[in-house]
Amino acid sequence: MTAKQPSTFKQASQGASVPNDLEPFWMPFTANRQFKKSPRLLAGAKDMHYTTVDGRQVLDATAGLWCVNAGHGRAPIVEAVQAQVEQMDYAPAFQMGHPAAFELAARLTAMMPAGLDHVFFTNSGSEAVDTALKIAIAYHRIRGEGARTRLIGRERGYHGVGFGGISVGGIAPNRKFFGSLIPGVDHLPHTHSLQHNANTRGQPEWGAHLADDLERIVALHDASTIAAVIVEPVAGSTGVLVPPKGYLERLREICTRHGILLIFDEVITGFGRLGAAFAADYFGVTPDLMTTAKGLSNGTVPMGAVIASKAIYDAFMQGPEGTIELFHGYTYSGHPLACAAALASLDVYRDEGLFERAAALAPYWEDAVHSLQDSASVIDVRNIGLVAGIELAAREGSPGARAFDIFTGCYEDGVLIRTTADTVALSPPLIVSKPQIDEIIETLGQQIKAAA
Ligand code: PXG
Repeated sequence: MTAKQPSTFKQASQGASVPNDLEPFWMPFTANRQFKKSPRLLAGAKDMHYTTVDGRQVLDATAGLWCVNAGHGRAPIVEAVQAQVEQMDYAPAFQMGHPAAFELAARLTAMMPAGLDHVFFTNSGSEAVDTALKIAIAYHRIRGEGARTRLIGRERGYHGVGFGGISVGGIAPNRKFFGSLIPGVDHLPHTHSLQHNANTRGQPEWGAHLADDLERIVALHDASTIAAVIVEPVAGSTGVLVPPKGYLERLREICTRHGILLIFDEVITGFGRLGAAFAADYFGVTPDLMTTAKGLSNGTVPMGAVIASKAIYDAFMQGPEGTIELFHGYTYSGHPLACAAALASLDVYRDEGLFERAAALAPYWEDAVHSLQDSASVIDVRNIGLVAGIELAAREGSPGARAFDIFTGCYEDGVLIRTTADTVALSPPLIVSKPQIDEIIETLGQQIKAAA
């Protein structure tokens, strides 16, 4: 058999390479056949803009995939990664260390709400979620409560794509193809209600009582069998669901009363998205474990992290000193390039006051996105911090089609948005300017009209 020829690359008009053969790459969460017939290829990125392979500028209204919070190609981050790769490309993660990982853990814990003070590094949000779930179950076992193995997630929750994450997650297509998932999982109801909360600015008044469903679940299974509850403080992927006032407080109170760990999945809400460092700060509710990724390294190098309370860490630190306390970790936990990117990202966030900037812009953002309320087919606009969800009526018999047309129309008109089912999700980098917000809303408004 002759070896397959490597695909050749043709030059696009502006000089970017374009592959001739799109077939071999099985793209994630993508309609592969549709995409390959009509590809959307990006070749460059700087600050608020992508450059397409044919040289068009596209305003990034999604911070990549909710991750590039400081904007693209920021010099301090680029230079830090370049310097690190030259100095040391890789260091073993087990029974060995390197200074930047310790420094980053210290920087992160200094930013955390009081009580969250130990960091376990992963390479993605999915790995952070599965790590947090494993830590929760192991924590109870170590303390002699080994029957606490059940995990409680929430309908419409997204916690990545590991088996733990899809098991506690609540999005049917992410679950139904993959067998019986992990056993012993139950779900809280989601908090979305068009009937009660349509077009709410910020947190809805209605819905705190939905947290009380946890009491029903506890009554059903008994607290002695439940390890942890995991929720996104603001559900992102499922279409931006903002927690009702008092809801997270109530979850916290019920978990504490029953000895159940509360995990906040802050993969999207972390690092300034809401105009505070973390959603835990924004809402004034501290979990026992927090998962992060995305903005942690500004999307530059893959990285995730679980931040654990002292009580959890200390529970593991027992027995002979030579014992490995947690049989878990990744080849690339605390990878030097990821640490360099994260340290530089935290510097940029701090030096440019980006979390405060997001908070200051939030009222302007809120007015801007709610100006779309009266557009044809818009059935709900919701927002918090620098996030918004614009929900559209689905076209008869083809869910998601209207939003997809709006997505491609915006892209052709120079604005990158994200859609999930028939909800448009917006989450621009925190460096976005007011004129850029206006541009996003104007382009989106025109495309919503065109897709009516
Ligand atoms: N938890 C949450 C809350 C997330 O939003 C993950 C975990 C998984 O992270 P990784 O790094 O394994 O992808 C996520 C990821 C979208 C979108 O458009 C959202 C995510 C990823 C891709 C697209 O809503 N969130």
